[in-house]
Amino acid sequence: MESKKEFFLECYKLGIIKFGRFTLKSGIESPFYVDLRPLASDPKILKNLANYLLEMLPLDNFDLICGVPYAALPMATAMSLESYIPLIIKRKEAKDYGTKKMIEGIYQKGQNCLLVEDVITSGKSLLETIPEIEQEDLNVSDIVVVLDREQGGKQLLESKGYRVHTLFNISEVCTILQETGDLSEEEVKRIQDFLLGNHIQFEEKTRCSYEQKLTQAQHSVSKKLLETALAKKSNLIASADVTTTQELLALADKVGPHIIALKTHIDIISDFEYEKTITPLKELAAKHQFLLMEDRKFADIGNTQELQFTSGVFKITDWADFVTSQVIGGFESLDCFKNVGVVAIIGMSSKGTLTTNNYREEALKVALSHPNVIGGVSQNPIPDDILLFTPGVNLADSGDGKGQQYNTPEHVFKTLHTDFIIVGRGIYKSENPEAAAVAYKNEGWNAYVKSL
Ligand code: 5BU
Repeated sequence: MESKKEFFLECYKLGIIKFGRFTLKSGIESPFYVDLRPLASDPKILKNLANYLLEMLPLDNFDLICGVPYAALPMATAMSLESYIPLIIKRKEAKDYGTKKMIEGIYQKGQNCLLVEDVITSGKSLLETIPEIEQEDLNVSDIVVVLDREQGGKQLLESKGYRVHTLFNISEVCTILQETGDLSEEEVKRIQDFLLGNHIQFEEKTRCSYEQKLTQAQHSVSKKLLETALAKKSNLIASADVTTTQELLALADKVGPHIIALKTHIDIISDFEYEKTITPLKELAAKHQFLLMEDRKFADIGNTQELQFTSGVFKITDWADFVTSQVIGGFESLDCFKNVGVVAIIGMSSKGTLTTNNYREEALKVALSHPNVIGGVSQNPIPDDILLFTPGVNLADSGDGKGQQYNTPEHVFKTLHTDFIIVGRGIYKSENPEAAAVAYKNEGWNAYVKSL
């Protein structure tokens, strides 16, 4: 078997622990939420889990195994199959007909029963379950638990004389997830505070309005974007991922009045010619009052980025108002973008992206400190100092089958406090791109107003 840490990470991938803000049954707000039921849906994991649990136990002590319903039932079953210790089933409520039995299965008085539980919190629910088993003249001496939330349950049960064996506890889980970059130092601190019994404050963050951002904006491109947004009552950037000049210009003319910027991948235009492609595109941008955003995602050393930006056939420096760039080349790699705004890639929208928590934290430090940076692309909230651009927005789909993951405008404004949404196929693949642009513009604007 792999190490316990590797095993935990496999389990974690099934979504058994979520971090954020959750209201528990008791009404208390918790910074994490645990649900181990998905473990039963992966047979290999369930089997390994059973063996990890069995390994911790003095197996000769037990005549029977019993899981606390419902989450621990498949775990107890798997343990029984792996150890040949017979299983009994405890009902949640007694049958209201026939035998009125609380325990199902074959057992004899005086036998010793191992109790299996998925998560232990305060221990109170186990203290209710144990007497129901003891009532049948069965002995309970040991309880095995997959995850200890470390909120006093283990101590409570041990004080009553039970032995409690736990596979994982929340502190070690936090350490593992901090190492992998899935949890930040701040999140771990909040969890520790919560476990110490402190009432933790979740900040009620309100977003900055475009007007507020405009008064703080330093860069001329940020100002222009915010002014355009306010004038057009739009926060929509259309992504023109079409492959011919004709399609590009036709789309720009149709959606132009409704957008604040048109985003291009200029290197996918197969018949690109500066005069035939860029000159009319610039005219349309002036006519309809939108900015040009080239989604070049530079990702090299400063000198190469400078050449890619100023030379070649595309001469991006001559026409783009702002460009996207990775920050992987470090602070100085962004110095070359002198006459444009830079939108730094902080986090990507695609499944399995390597822009983990740690990466995003470091990328943000570069973005926030560089004067050329006007904003970031991210699927997470970022500080108000820069503008947040969010792609992966679609009203009809949740993904594209190629890794893209979509959210609705409402979701990104409410949860991320996004400033601008970027919509590609939702508009240019639509039968009527102009009508689609109007729909996204209205959805986006209403969602922004609602998020204020
Ligand atoms: P779509 O058709 O709405 O999925 O197009 C999204 C556009 O945004 C497309 O041009 C991508 O290259 C771009 N994009 C993205 O989807 N996700 C990201 O994280 C980044 C850019 Br960065």
